[in-house]
Amino acid sequence: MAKFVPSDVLVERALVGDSAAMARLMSRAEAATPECRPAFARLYQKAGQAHIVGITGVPGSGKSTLVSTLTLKLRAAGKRVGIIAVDPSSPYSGGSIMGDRIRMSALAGDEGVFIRSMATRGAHGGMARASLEAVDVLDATGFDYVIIETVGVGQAEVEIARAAHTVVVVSAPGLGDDIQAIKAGILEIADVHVVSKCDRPDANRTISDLKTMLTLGLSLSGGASWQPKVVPTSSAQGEGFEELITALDRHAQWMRSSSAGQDRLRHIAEFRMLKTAEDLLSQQFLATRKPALALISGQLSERRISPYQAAERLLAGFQLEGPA
Ligand SMILES: Nc1nc2c(ncn2[C@@H]2O[C@H](COP(=O)(O)OP(=O)(O)OP(=O)(O)O)[C@@H](O)[C@H]2O)c(=O)[nH]1
Ligand SMILES: [Mg+2]
Repeated sequence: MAKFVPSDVLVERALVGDSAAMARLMSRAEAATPECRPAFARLYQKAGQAHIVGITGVPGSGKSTLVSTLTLKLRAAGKRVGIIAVDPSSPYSGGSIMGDRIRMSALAGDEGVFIRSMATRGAHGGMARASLEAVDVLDATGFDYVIIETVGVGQAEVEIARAAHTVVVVSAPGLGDDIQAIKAGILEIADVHVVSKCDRPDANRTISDLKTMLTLGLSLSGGASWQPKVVPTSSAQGEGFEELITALDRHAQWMRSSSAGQDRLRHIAEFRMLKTAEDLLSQQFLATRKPALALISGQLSERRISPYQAAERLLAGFQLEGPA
């Protein structure tokens, strides 16, 4: 059996660019072993330099293809790019998307790119906590951009994208008559709107529908200091990516320089704190209260006690343990 390498040793290795150590740290984030907490504390302290970009949109909107193309463009500008794909059907394992046009293996062999797919339903839950710890690994080890791709359905997935500095919502032509992001309830979380697949003839209609929707929304929101922009792209033709990178950079600048941007950073911190607390609580709660859970729910189903009484009994005596 391989010797256990302590997490703080892995951090040392990761900080000098050892990608195997980075990957192992991410696995420990998923496993939620208390042993790695001080190591992640160190990474968190070192992080804070990267531009974290969340990319979300309905299934099939072209997110993964967009992330690949964007990464190639950022690499061409000399930037290092980390990708966290919170996506069970992630194509990042070395296959190709869009036939031969974009070979993911071109990214996979590049030292300036790190790609990780996160398990969406781990034994411990805690997907947001683990994903954001994986982001810290990349941020602390000097990646300029960290892209989090999540599918825009399901509250947990959408929340993770929102924990980024800049949220990109991808809409695409050809997926039905409406702007799908409206139905998914994610239109309003966008800092930047991408309309992908603009090589398609029906893209203009998607762009104008989206712009109309945004104009209606703006008149309601009453002068927020950041105005989301609509950026048409085509990964097939490699078009629109300079505009996208400019929009991302402008948003990062706005985050740094506006009080609304600073508030947003505090909200992200609060989200992380709450998600981590939730995760700790549910792990320890389930570990220590499982026998009581079965007993009390039996009493409840027989209507010998009420739901409130059951909850009080379940909670009685539960105490969160201190640090390991
Ligand atoms: N014409 C055209 N098709 C594209 C473009 N980008 C992506 N597609 C196609 O759209 C489909 C979906 O692309 P993906 O990148 O896998 O979309 P996704 O949003 O990641 O999909 P999920 O991971 O399933 O949510 C694929 O068949 C792509 O080939 C584009 O720029 N132009
Ligand atoms: Mg995808």
